[in-house]
Amino acid sequence: MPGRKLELFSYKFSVYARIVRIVLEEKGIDFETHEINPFTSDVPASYLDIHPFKRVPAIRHGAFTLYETGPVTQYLDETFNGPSLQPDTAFERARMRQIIAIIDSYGYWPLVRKVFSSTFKEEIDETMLNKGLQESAPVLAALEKLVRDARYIAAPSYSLADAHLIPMIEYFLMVPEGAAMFSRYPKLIHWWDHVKERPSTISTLPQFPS
Ligand SMILES: N[C@@H](CCC(=O)N[C@@H](CS)C(=O)NCC(=O)O)C(=O)O
Repeated sequence: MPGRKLELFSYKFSVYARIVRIVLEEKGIDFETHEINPFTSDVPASYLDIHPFKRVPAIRHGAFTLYETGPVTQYLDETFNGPSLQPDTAFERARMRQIIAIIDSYGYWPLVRKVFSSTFKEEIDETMLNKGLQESAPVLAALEKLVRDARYIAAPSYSLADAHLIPMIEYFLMVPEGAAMFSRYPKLIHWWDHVKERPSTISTLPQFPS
């Protein structure tokens, strides 16, 4: 496997694919991208062999394929050189995994698929937006309680939890009501003010058509 170029199956607007792209950049890993839009009905059958749930991202590394973003970023961190993105202590690693699990289990749908997606049509879907905001509040409150009094969310240095959270928060903040809600969480603001300037955050931001 070493020496084989990593392949990423990605969709340009996907928050989950962006998590992997952030980690690839943080680690300095060379990779090749295959663009797959998982929201269409004509996803190639060859991709469904790699990801039977028709989502992005997935990776191929030699003969090894893997989907589910948490395991993918962990694999990349443990397989490739570059700075370690998993903290040294069991306590901090557990916190990192907990934050990732919270985002996956309770955060993605309200923050992204309801609040952010409510703005997709010409007229904002107010019902979807309000439901999303209502469901986002306990997620942000939980993260506010867990975030360290430091620049990074789970440990003294940047970790996989920061990479996992950034794309979802960035989409949430693009909606004015989301930004207004976020402004009520001072520790999260402190965290965001640091990580938003990071080169891997800036270079992976999707380019939306104007
Ligand atoms: N549990 C998956 C979630 C991936 C996911 O939901 N990706 C979105 C794009 S951000 C997707 O492919 N959505 C397609 C759909 O919902 O049909 C992971 O951790 O990778």
